[in-house]
Amino acid sequence: MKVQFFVPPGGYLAERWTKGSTMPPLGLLYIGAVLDREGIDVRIVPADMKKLSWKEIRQEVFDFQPDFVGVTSTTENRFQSFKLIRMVKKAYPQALTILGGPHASMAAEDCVSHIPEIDFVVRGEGENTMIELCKWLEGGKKHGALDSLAGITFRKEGQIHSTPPRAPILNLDDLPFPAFRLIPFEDYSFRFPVPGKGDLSAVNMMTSRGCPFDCNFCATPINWGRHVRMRSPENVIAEIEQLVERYQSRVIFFFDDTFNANPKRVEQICDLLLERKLDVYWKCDVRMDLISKPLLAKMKEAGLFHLSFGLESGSERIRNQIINKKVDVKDLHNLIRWCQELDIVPNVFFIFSHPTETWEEAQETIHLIEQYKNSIEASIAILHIYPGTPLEKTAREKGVLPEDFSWAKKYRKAIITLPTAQGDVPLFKDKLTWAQISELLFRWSFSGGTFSVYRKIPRVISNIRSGGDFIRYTVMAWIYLKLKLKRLLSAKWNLVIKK
Ligand code: B12
Ligand code: SF4
Repeated sequence: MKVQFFVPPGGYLAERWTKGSTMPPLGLLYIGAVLDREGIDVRIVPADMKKLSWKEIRQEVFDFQPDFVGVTSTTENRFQSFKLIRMVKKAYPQALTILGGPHASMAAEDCVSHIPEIDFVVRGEGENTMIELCKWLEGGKKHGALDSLAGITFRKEGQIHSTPPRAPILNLDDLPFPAFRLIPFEDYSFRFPVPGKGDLSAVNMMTSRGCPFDCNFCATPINWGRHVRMRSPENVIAEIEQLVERYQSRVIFFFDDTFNANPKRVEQICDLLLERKLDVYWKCDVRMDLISKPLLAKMKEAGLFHLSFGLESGSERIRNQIINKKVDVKDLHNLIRWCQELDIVPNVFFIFSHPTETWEEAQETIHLIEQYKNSIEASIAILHIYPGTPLEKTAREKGVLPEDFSWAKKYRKAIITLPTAQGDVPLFKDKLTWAQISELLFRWSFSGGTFSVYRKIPRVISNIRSGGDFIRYTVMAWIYLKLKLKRLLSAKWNLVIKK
């Protein structure tokens, strides 16, 4: 039995992220680890990191001659994943093709019904489903056996058939550590600057799955569930020790959706990090209402140097009634102050263009960003629509996504995307005009954001596909020039007054 997994070109990181460092694909590494434990011959091909051409990818398949070819997908990179599956099916039809990952999980039927080259979509966690698929194939593809194989969507007698959801893996400590040995770890360029320490070699880790909250735009509560499953502190530390020893990792990115869902567990992880004297620095994403100053101080002592958290909007109504974020802006003020006192870099997420958001409400967000421009890293996005989320439902109801919208087709005219800056995912536009959205983005970039306008010009031009795109980019250019001119004039005016 041979299973070959691919991260597609451009990859998990999609086009606009490729200037950044490359990161190992944790999901495939977990599945690789369990299949390997079962004695299955498994290969992982990170076509993104290796910058493989389509021809080279085809050759990888011919060389390995797999029984299954599995491809990971996010909504951003879905077209690359589809292309890879189509290509494999054509070049090597003996292999059964499987699509997995967040996009496939949330848009399973859409994928299978529009892309006949996909034999199976695996929904949700892939570890146990892949073992069972391998057993099904080894057992001679027994008729009817697929119906009781939880967590898959496939074509059966011309109809799309989805089996019941797979039960989540309750004890994550039962999973082996991600099989970093299956990828050329040393070829990844994953490094991160730690203040005062320089650029250190980094690695990604997940210590829990799920999030108890349910923000309207987010895929996690549906994809991973609202019951958070957590690895024990001992299991987390054992993986860190292995990463330090085998791969000389110095920075750990904890990619848990809410690392502090259980503050007690965070405290225990910190205690163990200190007790074992592990010389690592780390960053994580937290909910700001679940953190206290003493806990933050302990996290800092144990190596925390960078902390991300979402406020999403400065407006109380948008945050708590529309997004369902359920956080108070006073928690933001406190947490930023504590980060400053403890010398931790605060990275705050903000989003513009929520359903019903008015210009005045958006001003509340941009004012906060401007207020804290010297003390935080602000990560900004225009609201993206992801499949399976409550926001997708709203978007369809409001006609932001056309009635016949499919995630598998490129809808250039009917929907708004901004691939150069925001990826190839439909944006949610409601009350704010395009000119207002552009102004908000540029005001953020003038406040120290990293939206490099000039570097993006060639890619903007190559991304224009429709009259709508052309108009939007023209509006953006006009707003940019207007704001730039205003700034130049006000600087000059100040100089004249001073003189
Ligand atoms: C780390 C991470 C990143 C890293 C990626 C680095 C990397 N190479 O891992 C960075 C910071 C670059 C990043 C960027 C972005 N991300 Co991100 N990210 C994550 C995060 C927090 C963890 C991913 C991870 O490692 N998961 C752990 C592994 C174990 O899970 P997994 O990858 O899903 O794999 C499991 C299953 O999906 C399945 N599976 C996966 N692939 C396959 C393939 C096969 C064949 C099979 C059978 C099964 C299978 O089995 C795996 C094991 O159970 C997730 C949230 C989350 N909870 O997963 C968001 C998440 C993936 N990101 C998301 C988003 C939206 C983004 C951004 C668009 C954010 C932004 N606004 O810019 C960008 C764009 C990136 C892109 N091209 O898609 C969304 C994706 C939603 C969607 N429908 O695609 C998620 C789900 C967050 C969310 N809550 O909405 N991200
Ligand atoms: S945005 Fe964060 S807090 Fe909200 S549901 Fe997603 S992971 Fe949970």
